[in-house]
Amino acid sequence: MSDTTYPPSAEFASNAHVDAAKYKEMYAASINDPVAFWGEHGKRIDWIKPYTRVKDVNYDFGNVSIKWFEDGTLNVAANCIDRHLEARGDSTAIIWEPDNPEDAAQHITYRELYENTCRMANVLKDMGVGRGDRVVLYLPMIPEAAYAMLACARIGAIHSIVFAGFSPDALSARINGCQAKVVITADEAPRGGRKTALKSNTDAALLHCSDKVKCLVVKHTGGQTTWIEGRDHDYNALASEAATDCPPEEMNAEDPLFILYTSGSTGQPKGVVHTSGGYLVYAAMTQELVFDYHEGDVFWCTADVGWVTGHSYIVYGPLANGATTLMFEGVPTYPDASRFWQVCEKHKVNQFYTAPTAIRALMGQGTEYVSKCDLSSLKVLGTVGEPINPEAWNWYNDNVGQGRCPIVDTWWQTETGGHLLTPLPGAIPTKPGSATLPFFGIEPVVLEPESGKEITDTEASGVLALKDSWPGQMRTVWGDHERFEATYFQQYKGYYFSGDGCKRDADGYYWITGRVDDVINVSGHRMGTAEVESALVAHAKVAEAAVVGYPHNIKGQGIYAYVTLMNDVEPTEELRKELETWVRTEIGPIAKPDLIQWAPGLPKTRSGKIMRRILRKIAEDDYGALGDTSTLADPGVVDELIENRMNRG
Ligand code: 6R9
Repeated sequence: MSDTTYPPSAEFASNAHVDAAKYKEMYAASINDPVAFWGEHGKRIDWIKPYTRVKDVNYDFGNVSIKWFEDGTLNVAANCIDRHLEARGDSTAIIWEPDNPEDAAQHITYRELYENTCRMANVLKDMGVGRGDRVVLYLPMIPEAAYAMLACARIGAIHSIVFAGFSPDALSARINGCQAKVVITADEAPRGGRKTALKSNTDAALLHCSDKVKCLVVKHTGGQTTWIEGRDHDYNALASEAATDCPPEEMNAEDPLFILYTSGSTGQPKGVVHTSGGYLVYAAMTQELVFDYHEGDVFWCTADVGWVTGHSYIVYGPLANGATTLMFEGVPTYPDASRFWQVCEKHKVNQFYTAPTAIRALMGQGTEYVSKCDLSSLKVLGTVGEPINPEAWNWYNDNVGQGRCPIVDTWWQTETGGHLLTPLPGAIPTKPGSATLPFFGIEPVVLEPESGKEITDTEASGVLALKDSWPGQMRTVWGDHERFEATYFQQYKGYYFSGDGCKRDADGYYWITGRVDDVINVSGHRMGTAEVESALVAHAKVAEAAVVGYPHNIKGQGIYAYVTLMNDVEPTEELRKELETWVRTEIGPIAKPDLIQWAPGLPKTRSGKIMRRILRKIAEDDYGALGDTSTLADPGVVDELIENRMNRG
């Protein structure tokens, strides 16, 4: 924990939406009277029928229920588009920057966004999609992804986005998980000069789905695709015929807006459900205040819409605020390591939001890629997804922000809908590596991991939980409310449990120390170790597998797999490669193990539980701190694993 603090400059603070005094005042008001506070801030969006009931929340295990603005009605797409038409119809809503810098960027005005979203909405309606139906999106980072999200919101359908890097198996599981009527995809997704064949992945996925599922295909690269008459629909042809008007459905505040699958500590990813009113209020308010967004600014969040960050801070938050949001199809290192900074220069980006893993990767390439670009438009920098190490923070601050841009290190989760711990750039002095203080309405607590007792001393170390609710919180796990309660409300009664460990310093600042469950964070992406394990054991030659995270210079954590082979199977380099490819195809490239160690046996307790603590230590090369191994069924296994690990070098 570093003690250097970086206060906002007086000039920045005086122009900011929130300065230090206002933060204190608003924070106190939000905690003292949440109903009054959110009753007021809920008005930042347009309601068809205004709410009278602001908050109805029960955190009691067995009866967990979370409702905000529950008697209000609205349409999320109308909030993100229609209400801006009068004042901002000709202003840019989305700047689209393609993978290849030689290709032209697009500037999509709010009016064009309206027309394109309505076309997409009418196409979906003609395909039989209506209120409450589920639509899966498996798309590249193209404007049609935003049109599709907003079109669903417009007609009251629920979208579930599957990251384009996921495999056909992951896609079919998610299509089946929510019984989607339609899957929207594109021919191909270009990224970093390479193309992923999304349509053929979708074809493979649909082999495992009901034959009622229809497929809507956006022509993007023009790459060849196979076509099944009756099932496949040509988006470009249908959209050109479709009407450019489509009335927005009047939805209840608590109607689901989207489902987004995320990894937990068991093998099955869970479908996090966000609803309409509270989510939009929270995404919009955090986008404006955390990035200190002002009218006319260009906001760039480099995430993919396949992750929650893309939902809240590429599409819903910025568009609800009438902002200009930049959507980038490519990767930070293509054609070279100056791509991000060239895009900032080209589009005069004012707020830039990325992940520590990207910063670390670019940091390794040297500063000349940054220094040759004009970054004078930048005002605020942000990070998200994992703890940022002070070296990366300082590099970001010195080279990208040139010492004049506050850095907002935002801690939040798919489940939370928007930022919970974060500096407000004009109000809160930052410390490299700390997500600092809570956003309005957020009451973090540090609990003793064993007893669950709240630590009331300012300086504390334990697990992070939240007292009470906020409007952007997830409401349930799709189709499994019991799992929702068991995951977040069972272990520590009366709180929402985040799954993260944390420290609080003498100034009351929070420092996230990482997951305390079997979830690892690879390049800012969540992965359940159990998911990778079940992929590995599905291979015919694998008897058993245990997966842990280990420190990785660029990715934050890497995937370390211990694999026990079936009797008579020889461990070879070829088999190692085969297993890597196997996991890639089962889950997706982001799940490919970085290291596979052959394990003749795994350390287990007498009751058969794998002792991951020990496997983690071995993977970290930390053999001195293995702790108590006396409860192992066969302590000899550990020596063997250490020896194998050391021999690998
Ligand atoms: C938004 C997002 C959530 C998990 C979370 C934590 C880690 C996210 C962080 C951070 C330290 C930050 N995390 N932001 N850790 N500092 N600023 O990333 O959602 O994909 O659900 O991941 O990511 O461990 O619990 P999600």
